[in-house]
Amino acid sequence: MAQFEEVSQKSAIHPKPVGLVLQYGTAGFRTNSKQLDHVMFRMGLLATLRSKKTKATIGVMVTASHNPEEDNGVKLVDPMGEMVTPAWEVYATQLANAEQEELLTALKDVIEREAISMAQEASVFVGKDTRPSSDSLSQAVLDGVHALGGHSKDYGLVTTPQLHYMVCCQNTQGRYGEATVKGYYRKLSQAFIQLTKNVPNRTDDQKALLVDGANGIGALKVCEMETYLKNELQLSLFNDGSSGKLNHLCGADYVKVQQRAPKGVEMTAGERCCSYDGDADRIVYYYSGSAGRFHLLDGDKIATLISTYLKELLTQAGLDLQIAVVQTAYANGSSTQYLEDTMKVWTHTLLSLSNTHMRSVLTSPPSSQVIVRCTKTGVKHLHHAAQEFDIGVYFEANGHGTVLFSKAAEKKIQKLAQDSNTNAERRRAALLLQNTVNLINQTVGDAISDMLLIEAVLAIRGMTVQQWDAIYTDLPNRQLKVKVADRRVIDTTDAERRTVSPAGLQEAIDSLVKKYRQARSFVRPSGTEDVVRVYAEADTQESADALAHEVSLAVYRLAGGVGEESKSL
Ligand code: G16
Repeated sequence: MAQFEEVSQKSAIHPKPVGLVLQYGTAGFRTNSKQLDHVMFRMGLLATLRSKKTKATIGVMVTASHNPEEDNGVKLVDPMGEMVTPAWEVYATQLANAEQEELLTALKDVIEREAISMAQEASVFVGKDTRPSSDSLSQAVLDGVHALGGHSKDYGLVTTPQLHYMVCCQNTQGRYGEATVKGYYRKLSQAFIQLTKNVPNRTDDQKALLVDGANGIGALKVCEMETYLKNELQLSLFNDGSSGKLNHLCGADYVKVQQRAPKGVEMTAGERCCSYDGDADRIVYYYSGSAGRFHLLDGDKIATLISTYLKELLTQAGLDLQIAVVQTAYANGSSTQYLEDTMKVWTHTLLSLSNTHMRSVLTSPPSSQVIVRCTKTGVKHLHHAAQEFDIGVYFEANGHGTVLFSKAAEKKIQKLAQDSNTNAERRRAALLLQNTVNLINQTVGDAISDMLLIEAVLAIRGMTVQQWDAIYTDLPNRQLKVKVADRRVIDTTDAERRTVSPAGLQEAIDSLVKKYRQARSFVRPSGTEDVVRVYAEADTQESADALAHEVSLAVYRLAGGVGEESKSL
């Protein structure tokens, strides 16, 4: 077949280093960019096959997100904008690791197993972040697509969530939005303006937000979007990429792990600040307290703010829709406790305080508790779990997350928002819900969309960042990294909260945890960096630090540590 000859010829331009084996990680392949040319070409091939199989457009994003600038990686996007299905991660691994002369056999194997018709047209959308290596690597993806006769659309520099959005728009024939960057800006900014337009007396101070763009693509894109927001949000952008290095001493991952402000952000006490990561799919907020103390509002605080807001609107609208919050093992113990215990009390209080008219519309009272689920790290896992509910709010503590609304929930909200016979208060709540749905990028975590949502929620609820922070108090915590010879020796269970190998490690962690109050700790191999991650929390920062350190030493000793014993970045 001519297509296979073309693949053979083109793959010779993107040869695989003999013997190199790469694992499909938490969010695709990720390593030093010098090792990735053949992987990119092959992911172009795979995306084309996936497109033929699904008869839909598939996305390929060239990015290594929070990793250092010299790394790169690839994220594959399925038809509805979600991460590629796990079954195809296996094919991705087979193709990426097939030696040069085995590539065609590996390719034909996928075609056969998936019964793919090679006559079917294919379409692949490609995007890239701002890394110097992204230009040539995205060209390698395009070469792969064209070698199999696929059609491509190269979006060039876009954020990861923008590419996910384009794929979803394309495959829903525009129902989700227009598959252009301008269309994305228009949809989100209109929803934001609708949500905030009736908030009385928003001052310039309340509209002001400091943004750390991590010297990455998010900085470029939020600049482009600013005019669409018509001064309803006044952004001061730092780390815009004009001088600093991507993710270096800045960005969401640095701020979250180091628990300190990024370099270059000039913040005064009480000012709201946020940081994106390298491909703008994560966001964390923070501010400096009056005594100069750094306060972090991470993914857990974001999930709490959003779920509280949604629950309140559902109650006001008299809509009986179940809300769940999906977290991972990294979720701060205080956030889980707040969601499980306090949210229930809060809802009851709200109901009892509601006026007589409100009570009369609540023919069937809303479910009283927010369900909390825990999954393995990786948005693909959280996304999947969140899909099981009417409304699934999912956030990793690192700030990666979004909200999913089931089609039925969206319909109920829309129907109520358009029902002119319903009373004004219910309708107002339904309209706010409807605009909230429009503001959210439901395909994947999106720093820009999340930022606009948080800003809208704070405005609507009249909350300062300090009031948001005071919803609950985080347990002090610490994250460390340990380098081991082969991180695959660590195997975990129970949503990564316990290890099953190497022998003795879990017992060692258990006995260390017992030494501290309100303590918890777990370890897991990273799927984006060549390290083992250690997490610990306890009643004081000293205890959390000591526990993290001791657990790191246990990992080092029992899991084949190499080099430095542990470090925090
Ligand atoms: C990716 C994933 C996230 C995950 C993070 C860290 O984020 O999309 O779900 O939390 O990696 O994963 P790990 O601990 O396995 O290294 P990003 O923003 O880097 O693409």
